[in-house]
Amino acid sequence: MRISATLGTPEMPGGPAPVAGLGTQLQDHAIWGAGAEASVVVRWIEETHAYGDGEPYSLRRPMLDITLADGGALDAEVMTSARIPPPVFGLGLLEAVPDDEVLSRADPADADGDGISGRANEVWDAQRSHTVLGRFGWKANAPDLLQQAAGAYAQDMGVSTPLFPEADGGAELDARTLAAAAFYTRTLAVPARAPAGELERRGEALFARAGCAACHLEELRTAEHELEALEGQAIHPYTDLLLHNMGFELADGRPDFQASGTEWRTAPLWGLGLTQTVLPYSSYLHDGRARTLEEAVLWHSGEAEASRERFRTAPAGDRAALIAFLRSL
Ligand SMILES: [Ca+2]
Ligand SMILES: [Ca+2]
Repeated sequence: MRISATLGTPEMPGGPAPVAGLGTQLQDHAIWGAGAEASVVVRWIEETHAYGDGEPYSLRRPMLDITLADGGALDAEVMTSARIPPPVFGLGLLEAVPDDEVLSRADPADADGDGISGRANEVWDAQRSHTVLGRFGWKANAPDLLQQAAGAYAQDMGVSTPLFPEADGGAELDARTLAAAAFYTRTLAVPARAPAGELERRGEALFARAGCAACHLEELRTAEHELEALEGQAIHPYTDLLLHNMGFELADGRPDFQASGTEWRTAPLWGLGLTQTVLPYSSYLHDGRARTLEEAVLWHSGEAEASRERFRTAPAGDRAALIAFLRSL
């Protein structure tokens, strides 16, 4: 697992200010000829809890020990938030869901009183130079796949593009190559769902009964799109693409455009069962703290606290069914 600390947010209007000399992302690796900005050592703090039936479980959270290249420490007021990379399939379908469909489910003041709010992030669109709906990234801080790809080139790989150029306006990568990279993530298909048996179907019913589907929406629809293959489909990503307060335990305390320090975008669940098949050492949640799907569920709090408690206090057989359902996605 590779963790990079994110400092502030992209250097864009409405996003937090970058850190002088370090920017918006802390690079603990560097391209040829450059030096890493810092070394980051992850320590895990582990706590034991118990299910309703007394069975113990353990949750761990990362503590980052950051030493800057000059041997110094970060200023105390710098906000940091660790990240693991999210899966990259099915993204074109999520991009093809119209803004109206996403916004129709927002309920920022919880007007219907069901305990679930759901807020849209409004982020800076570097291509159009105005604010738009954010939908990609752990806090929905990227508006589209072209900008997410350009951001990854800039921050993760140190490669400049026409969207995020060098200080003198030049770019190492041309617009056509950047567009091709974005096209790849746009068209990478969602893995086929595993056949669901009785256990998985029971888990699906429990998922609905526990209220998980209030945010992890089973179905969204795509609209018109320049790529015909993405148009007019009912898709099953299990996300509403909105921000939700997930409580203080999971909070990173670092706002990102409209997303507060306790808010996270509902993570899509499709393909979840294959995560550790593709990468056996991979883990879940924004900083990779959850080693298993059970742990990922048990970290839910805030708006999801009642749902998490239904899982935590359920009989072991029901918990296993719900996890089997998640693995089948
Ligand atoms: Ca940096
Ligand atoms: Ca509501």
